[in-house]
Formats: sequence, structure tokens, C-alpha cells
Amino acid sequence: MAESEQVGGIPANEQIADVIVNHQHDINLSDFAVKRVLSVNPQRKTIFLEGCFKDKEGKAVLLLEKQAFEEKSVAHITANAELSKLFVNDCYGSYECFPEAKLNGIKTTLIFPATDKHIKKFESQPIHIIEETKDYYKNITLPHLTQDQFNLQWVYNILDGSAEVDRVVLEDKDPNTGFVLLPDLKWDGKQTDSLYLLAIVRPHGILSLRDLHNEHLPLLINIRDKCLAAILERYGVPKSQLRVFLHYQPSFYHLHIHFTYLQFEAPGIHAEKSHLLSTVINNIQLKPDYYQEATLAFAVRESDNLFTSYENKGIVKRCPPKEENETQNSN
Ligand code: G7M
Repeated sequence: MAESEQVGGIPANEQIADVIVNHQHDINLSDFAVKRVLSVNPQRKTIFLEGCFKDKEGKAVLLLEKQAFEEKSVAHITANAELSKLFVNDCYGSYECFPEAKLNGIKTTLIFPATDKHIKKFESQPIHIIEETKDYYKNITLPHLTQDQFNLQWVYNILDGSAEVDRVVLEDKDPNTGFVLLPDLKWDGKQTDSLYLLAIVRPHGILSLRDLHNEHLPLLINIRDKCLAAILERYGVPKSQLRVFLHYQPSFYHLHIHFTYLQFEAPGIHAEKSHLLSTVINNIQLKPDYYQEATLAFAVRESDNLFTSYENKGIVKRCPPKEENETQNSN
């Protein structure tokens, strides 16, 4: 894409401006060479690409996502649109619409330089559920985490105010119960029907849900109460319309809590991954060490090294390669 070329009315270079500023590199998407498509999701209208930049060391992952319509721009679309006919049957017509008005841009996330772990994360893969007992956690998951985790620098940058400062919605500086609330990387911070915020806890060393016990209740309750009030005040969304949850397993092992608009089907909201904060608080109130004792199910991709750790112990089996599957099915 040429530097001056526009997608949806926003110059291509402006759409990735956040990323360029954060990366402090002079990056131009026209220098991006696609190596392979990692995955395509027609429902979510996303395509994830692996590539590299001309004259730059390192791999890159580019995530492209078409965005929802904005109600305010509908009139611009219909005012000057050309409809190209696909077919007509009785009163039903199917067309492709080419509006003259520029629509909203393509949400673009760039990970550069990207590690092989980043690439694996976005690659389409068979997924399995693992029922993690407290012993599996201690003997398999935890040792794996101490060796193989995503870097948390972006989290520390937010906590110490050296990145995304202008995006912060609310900050509580208490070292034990404090947090920073800000829009998730996936949200542009504008359309409330795709609202997605993250509260990152101030204390270090709480890796995930597994570590939470009764001493963390003041932290969890503080986050719940202050973030819900701030979201109502800033975005006008009441708590009854928010999904407030934690991921297990998360991608990043520094505790953070997700706040999304209930009617928005955000990625990672399914039963095998998300735990409502209200349920977490309630479970700990009923049993202070609930999350140390419970068997927690989680989903893991075959390409993830955590899967391999469980596979090596004979707890889960890899799917046969696709061709084999197809041969089996046709027999
Ligand atoms: O799965 P897990 O609970 O670890 O989710 C981590 C969340 O952090 C995801 O929803 C990401 O979109 C979000 N996220 C990841 N990074 C690298 C950033 C970042 O640099 N800034 C912000 N604001 N959110 C991020």
C-alpha cells in the first residue's frame, strides 16, 4: 500500500501511527512483505499475516480487522454509492456496494519484532481442553511458565506511565490495591458497542487467576467498584451491560481484568477461557484458597509449548495431520 493511499478515509500511515510511535521506528506498510497468511476468520473479518519489513531485521505479525459500521456514516454511504449487481431474483437483489464516501479504517495491529511465540499465537491451529488439577499446575504449567512466557514490558510501561499515558481512563496508585484502567489494544476507544478496556493491577507477581486468594479480595473489589463507576461516567455504560472477566490461561502473566460491552462478542469470551470477576470474588469469599485447590479447565493450541508439556506427560494427544483425517473419514 502506498504511503498516501487511504483505507476508509484514514491515511494508511495514520492507521498504524500508534504502533509506529510506540515502536519508535520509521515504518511504512508499503515496505511490509507478506511471508504467509497465519489465519483468516471470515466471521470476525480478520486476516493475520506473517511478514517482514524491507531493510529491517526481524519478523513481523500484522493483524488486520475490518471494523463495524458507524451509524453516523450511513448517510454518506447511501448518498453516493455505486451498486454492482451480483444477481436479482424476484424482489431480492444481491449487490456489491462501492461507496464514494470513505468508511472507517481497517483496525491494524503490528507486532514488530515478533517472536516465534507471537507467530504461533496467531496461527490457525487445532485446540484442546486441558483439565488442570492443582498438581498439574504445580508440576507442568508453572514450570513451563517460568521458562516460556511473553515479555511483560508493555505492562510495565503502562504501570510506570511510559506508554499509552494519554489512553489511561483511571489510575489508582495504591501499591496493593491499585491498577491502571485503559482501552485494550483491540479497541479504538471510540465505539461503545465494541467497548474493551483492561485493568492492570499494580502489584507485581500475581501471575493469573491461579494465584488469587482471600488477601487479594480488596484488590479485586477495588478494581470492580472503581472501574465500573469510571466506565459509567466516561462511556455511559452501566455495570449490567458489561462483561467483566479474567482469562485462564491468559497470554500475559501479570494479573489484568477485561471489561467488555456485553453485546460485543469479543474474542476470548467463551466458557473455556473466561471467568467472570463476580464469580471469582464469590468463589474466594466462599473458599479462600478456591483457585489453588480447584481443577481449572483451559484451552490450548497444539502449537503452544504448554500443549507439548502436557503431551509429553501423556495427558493430551495431538490431532492426526489433516490428510490422515480425511483418509480416515473417506474410509
Ligand atoms: O489473554 P490475556 O488475558 O492475557 O489478554 C491480554 C490482553 O492485553 C488482550 O486483550 C490484548 O489485546 C491486550 N494487550 C496486549 N498488548 C500487547 C497490549 C498493549 O500493548 N496495550 C494494551 N492496551 N493492551 C494490550
